[in-house]
Amino acid sequence: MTFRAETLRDALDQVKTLLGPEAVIVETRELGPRRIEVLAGVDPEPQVVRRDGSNVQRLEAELAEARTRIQRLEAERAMMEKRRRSLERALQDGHGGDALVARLVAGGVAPSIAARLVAGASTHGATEEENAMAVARTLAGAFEPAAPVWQRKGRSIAALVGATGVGKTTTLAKLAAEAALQHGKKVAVIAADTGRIGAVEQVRTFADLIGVPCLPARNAKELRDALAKLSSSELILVDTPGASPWVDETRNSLDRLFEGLPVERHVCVQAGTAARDLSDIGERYGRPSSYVVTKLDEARTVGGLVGLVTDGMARIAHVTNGHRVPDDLARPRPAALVQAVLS
Ligand SMILES: Nc1nc2c(ncn2[C@@H]2O[C@H](COP(=O)(O)OP(=O)(O)O)[C@@H](O)[C@H]2O)c(=O)[nH]1
Ligand SMILES: [Mg+2]
Repeated sequence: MTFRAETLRDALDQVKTLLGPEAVIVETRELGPRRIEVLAGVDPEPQVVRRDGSNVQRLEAELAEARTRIQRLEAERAMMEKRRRSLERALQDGHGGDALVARLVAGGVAPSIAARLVAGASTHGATEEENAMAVARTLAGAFEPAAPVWQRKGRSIAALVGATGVGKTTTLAKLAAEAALQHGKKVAVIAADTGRIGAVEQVRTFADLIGVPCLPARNAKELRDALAKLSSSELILVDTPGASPWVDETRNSLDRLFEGLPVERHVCVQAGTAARDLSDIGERYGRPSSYVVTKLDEARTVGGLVGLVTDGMARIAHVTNGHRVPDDLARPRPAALVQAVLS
């Protein structure tokens, strides 16, 4: 409130009369000779807030922040309560999708994929076992194998790609042996992992044992030359250097190596790899023709594979379950994989 008078004393008298002893003077100004203005009021807030404008702003900001925090905590609490109640319900009547999602997650399936699978397969009013059967059927469909690497009309070039140590070279030897010895294919091998010491020798040793030709190729030109020399072969298996899926250079270097050539990429992944480490793994090595799942014998959970086969990019053509060449190579068995996921 503003009070005007000729002297400060008169102005303050007005303030006291009107506002009483609790009156607080906010500001006094001299407007001119014998013209005093007093800004005064009764402040319900504590002193500290009134005195300093920046304090007021800071406190207001802190208050607003605290309110937001409380709102967030309340929302979280409500969500947890909702989740607790639905889990409780699921446990009580055994019908809930949540219990089934939890089973899939325990089997190594990514939570988001598990939730999607259950939502897609379950029917309202069905028992958990009925819903589990529906999920199992969906999964079995997704695990239906891709055609074997050697089963192509005419000539084909198949490169095994993937991270270091996943079992590319060992798998290549197994595939070469089975294609040549059991299916009578004319097989040849190209060793394109030339950077690592001993890598070419490893491939050559396998090729000699199986009795198929083997050529090295350090780059795109040498790969072309090698393919020209192997023109009578039906299946040419290409061993590539291992490379991390998480750097762009991996895909770029494979693209450069295979540029303009009809090379199929078979992405090797270890069976026990966590779901999040398999997310868009196919894309990381270029469009895959199939997946080869290695080291099934060492996997504790195989649920990570569900993400691979449900993204629709490719299917699993082969699995390996040991280091013995050529014995430990098999075709994926959907029922067994589903059982491992849904145990
Ligand atoms: N337990 C097990 N070991 C395997 C399997 N496949 C390959 N290995 C082993 O994994 C290691 C790496 O294999 P290698 O073929 O050299 O991997 P690369 O780096 O991808 O070429 C070797 O010790 C292989 O014997 C498999 O299915 N099971
Ligand atoms: Mg290798």
